[in-house]
Amino acid sequence: MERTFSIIKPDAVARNLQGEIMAMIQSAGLRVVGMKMIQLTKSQAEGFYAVHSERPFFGSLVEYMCSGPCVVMCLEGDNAVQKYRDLMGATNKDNAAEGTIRKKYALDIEKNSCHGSDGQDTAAVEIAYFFNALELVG
Ligand code: IDP
Repeated sequence: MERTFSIIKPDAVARNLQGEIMAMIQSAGLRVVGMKMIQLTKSQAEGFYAVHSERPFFGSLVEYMCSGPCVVMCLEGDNAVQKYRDLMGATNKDNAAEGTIRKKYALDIEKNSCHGSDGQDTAAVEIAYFFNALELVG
């Protein structure tokens, strides 16, 4: 069993798509073992995306991530990191495969509806950034 970290981003929550996206996640065989709704502060968003701090889109990305509530989740399942990356689809919706969350719901390359960890080490760091042990089950 592996764990990954997921965010249903503000553009999707604003359109009330949490339920649809969670249904896709659960249909893919991933189990939700932690979940909460939060609105990120600027410093929380900057810290979460620190790896992108030198990129030209960083300021806009931080502003968007703070623009409304998100749903943060810890997901568990076989091969959870890759399974969820596959389910999300490419960063840019124009390159995302049919049937993926981003193909279905993303608005553009920035407002792309979901985040998923890109590796097991990143997943561990990201899960710990948002959840303490008491907030995770199983
Ligand atoms: P990922 O979310 O598919 O792993 P990353 O390259 O880690 O993609 O980028 C993090 C987030 O930054 C993306 O999900 C998207 O919201 C935003 N982003 C990435 N590239 C661009 C861009 O070229 N313009 C605007 N926003 C971008």
